[in-house]
Amino acid sequence: EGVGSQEYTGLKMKVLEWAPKARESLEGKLPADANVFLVPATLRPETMYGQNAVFVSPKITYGIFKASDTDYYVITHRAARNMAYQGILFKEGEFPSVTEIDGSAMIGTLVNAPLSVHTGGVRVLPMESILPTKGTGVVTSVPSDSPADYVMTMDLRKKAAYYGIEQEWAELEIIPIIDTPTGDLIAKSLVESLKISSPKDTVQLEKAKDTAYTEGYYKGRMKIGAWSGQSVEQAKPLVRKHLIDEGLAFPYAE
Ligand code: A2H
Repeated sequence: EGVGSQEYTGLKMKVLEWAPKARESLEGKLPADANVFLVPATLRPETMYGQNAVFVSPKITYGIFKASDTDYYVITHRAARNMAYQGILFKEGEFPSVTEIDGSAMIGTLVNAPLSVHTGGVRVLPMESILPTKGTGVVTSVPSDSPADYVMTMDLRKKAAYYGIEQEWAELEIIPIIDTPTGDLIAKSLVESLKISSPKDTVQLEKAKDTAYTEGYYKGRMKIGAWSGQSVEQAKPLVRKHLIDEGLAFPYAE
């Protein structure tokens, strides 16, 4: 990160059903009434309608941190430290983890995705390219508008066995959220026109990401949700405020 700071939205994705490995590893480690949330950091709260999965890195060991009497967050230790100083965790400036959990153990866990059309929840899926040094180390998947999420979703669909996932976990429909001059599935369009075929094609993905972000923000118009018809520029802060007011998200900066 250069100068300035990023205003992220920390999204609270409540765990509905742990994958068996996660359940075993967490046995007896959390209070019985704990509400546990995976918390992705996003710059695009207005796209949350299209969430079809949530990504964790199979190479990262996450911490679980107490945030309130009942709420616990699954994030990197690095993010917990930042959050503690921003008054987001239970005690300001303190960030002891209650327990740890490997990203790989969480694959297949079912979580709620606030605002998503997929109201039955979405699955935790692996993404190797997640950086441990940015955000919370958790990335919610919006394949309509994020090229990285689109390519990852396609790769998971193609190679479910290789990734050790159930095919159907990656099959949740990709919904158009934003109209742009390039179309309403801008990530798919860019991935195809730039011929990006793998999540490892980082140079081309970086290009696609910049184009998708700029075009979405300055020329995009919402086509779903309460702010449908409004520009992305107008809708973004309104969707963010709605999520925060409803207790489904919180501001997080780094
Ligand atoms: B964004 P910036 Cl629809 N490693 O959210 C890799 N990527 C990460 C990450 C990490 N540790 N933490 C967050 N991110 C992703 C939505 C989205 C995002 C859309 C389109 C573009 C986009 C849904 N995924 O990001 O480097 C998160 O994905 C491209 C800018 O801080 C987060 O917002 O600018 C964004 O990257 C933060 O990246």
